[in-house]
Amino acid sequence: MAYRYRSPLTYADVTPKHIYMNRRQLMAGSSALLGAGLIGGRARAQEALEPNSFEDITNYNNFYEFGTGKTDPAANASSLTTDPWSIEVDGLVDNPGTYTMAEIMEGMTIEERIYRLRCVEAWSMVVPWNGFELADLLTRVGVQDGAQYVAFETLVRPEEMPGQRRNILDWPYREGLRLDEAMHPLTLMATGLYGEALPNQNGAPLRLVVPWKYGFKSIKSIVRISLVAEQPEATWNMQNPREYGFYSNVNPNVDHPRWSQATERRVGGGLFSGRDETLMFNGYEDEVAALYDGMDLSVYY
Ligand SMILES: Nc1nc2c(c(=O)[nH]1)N[C@H]1C(S)=C(S)[C@@H](COP(=O)(O)O)O[C@H]1N2
Ligand SMILES: [Mo]
Repeated sequence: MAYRYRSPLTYADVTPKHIYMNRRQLMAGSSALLGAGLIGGRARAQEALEPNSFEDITNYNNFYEFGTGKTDPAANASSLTTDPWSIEVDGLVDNPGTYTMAEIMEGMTIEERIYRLRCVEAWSMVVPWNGFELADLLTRVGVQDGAQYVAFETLVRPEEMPGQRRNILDWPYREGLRLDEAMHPLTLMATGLYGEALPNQNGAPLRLVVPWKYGFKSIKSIVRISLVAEQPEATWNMQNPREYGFYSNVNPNVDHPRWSQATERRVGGGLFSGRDETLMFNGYEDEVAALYDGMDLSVYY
């Protein structure tokens, strides 16, 4: 899959050297694994991605707990206390409980994943995330028979989250994935970006990243993860089910009722950069299309 966007910066220009070197080693390692299916596909998809600047990634955000404007999260999120932090894991799991961040992180392999982020508002970015696979966490807590979905909730703390002092959304922000989507190796729990701890406006200390879905599925500042049997509530789907479905897979062929989803504007691309064609499943079609075999994606949008 070719990416039409070309930045004048190379990856090395915008990435701390040690990460760049790690990535080159990683790429060298993974090209040996070409043909191993998914790993090869991911390496190829990542090769063409040039990350947005740290500046862009941390100053153009959606995080309604801190306001509805794109610059509100950067302006207001420093008030959030992210240490100590704990995450409740409950529902159909062998090891339910309240885990500290340190306990969640223990033994997890933190890697860098450069993913496209495509917002439902038709802008996009490329972000070098650091994090671990959600599958590793789910395996550790022990998913029980009968669990079909994973539900997530964001912190509710209006004293530190000014957006929560108003009824902009029905707090807490909630999201959900089908269990097979959650177990997919592309699904990441992000703990950092550009090799640094996750800035508050990007969802510190722990947020979900699901690169083939619209950005709103990637819930920030998570405090609860529940394994459940039924499809859970998801904030934007509850708010406006006609405009936002539960699946929310990036799909250039299924328009949002109020605008086309066929093209996107790359954040930081400059005034004359034009628009890029949006790719099916945000460019991750080879890796994830099989999850939706036989489903009508204009019904399950
Ligand atoms: N808790 C919470 N998570 C959230 C949001 C939000 O308002 N609250 N916004 C979502 C939307 S619409 C997008 S596009 C992405 C943006 O992630 P970023 O700021 O890291 O680019 O976060 C998602 N996660
Ligand atoms: Mo979004």
